[in-house]
Amino acid sequence: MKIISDLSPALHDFEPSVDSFFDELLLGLSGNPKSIPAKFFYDQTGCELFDQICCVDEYYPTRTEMQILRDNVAEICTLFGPECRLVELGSGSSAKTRILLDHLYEPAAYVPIDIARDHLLRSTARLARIYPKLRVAPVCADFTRPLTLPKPPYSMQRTVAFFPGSTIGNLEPAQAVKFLRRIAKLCGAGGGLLIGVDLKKDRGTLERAYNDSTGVTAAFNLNLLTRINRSFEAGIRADQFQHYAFYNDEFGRIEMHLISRKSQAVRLLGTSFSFRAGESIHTESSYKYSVERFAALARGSGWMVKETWTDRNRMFSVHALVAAD
Ligand code: AVI
Repeated sequence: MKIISDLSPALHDFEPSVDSFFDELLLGLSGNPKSIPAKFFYDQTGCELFDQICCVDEYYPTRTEMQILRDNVAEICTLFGPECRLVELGSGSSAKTRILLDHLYEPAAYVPIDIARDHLLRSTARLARIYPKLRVAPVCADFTRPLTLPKPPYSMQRTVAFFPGSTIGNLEPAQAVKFLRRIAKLCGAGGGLLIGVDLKKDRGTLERAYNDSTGVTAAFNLNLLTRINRSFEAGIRADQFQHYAFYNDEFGRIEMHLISRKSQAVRLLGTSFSFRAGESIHTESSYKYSVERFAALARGSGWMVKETWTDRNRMFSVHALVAAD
């Protein structure tokens, strides 16, 4: 990688407020069925648990996507060309990004965007040590909401968004269309998007991935309640809820739920929510696509599919998209 300049990371902070967490929480728990947006999984413990999920045997997406990226990185980097500004949506620990950063031609900058501020700062600092001459401009923001990128004080050819991990699957399909349209606008004319998408497969493989034998996915799901307790001094007993994940064939998605083990009431800043025994809080959907279905979704959202790569067993896919106009 060519050395471009020596700038230390500066954080652009659009961190979501505790108020917006509370408002969304109230809305979700007042619904029927009850739900909590999946983005609230990611406090510091949630981020650490998610990093552990990515390493468990049953959770195939991470290692499969990384292998696809490694196998095709030369082609990917040629396609997006030199001097691109790489914007990662939900950067987490930026592990996959390193595959790209090791091969991109003279990247203009790396802009990691994540909702989890501390995790973002830690992984950005680590990355800045590994690539001391790379411009790193972290942005703390909820990328599911409208956002603007900091004006670049450097020259660049194009903005390429990187959205790995099949996080697109955590959005409802209608939301996914809106989101992809917004990213097309964010990247602008000539922009690109490299996106990882999990594929439909047999129910057993899918359900094992979200019910791993080490119990880390269950801990990740239940940590949501611990986070709510910490943020709002609520007294929810996490041991009175149970992790439940299954493949919903009708909707083509994994669903994660927290099931109340008994009839109970939970108080949240003066509002009481009652649960029947066996009642669920829907905490996450993870949609699985076919390559064709995802290509149609991308085409309907302002993108053209330039290239699609999958692994030999067609477990996972990575798509290079370019702005349609
Ligand atoms: C971040 N996202 C793509 C993960 C998924 O597979 O839907 C989150 C996750 N939930 C449980 N395990 C992993």
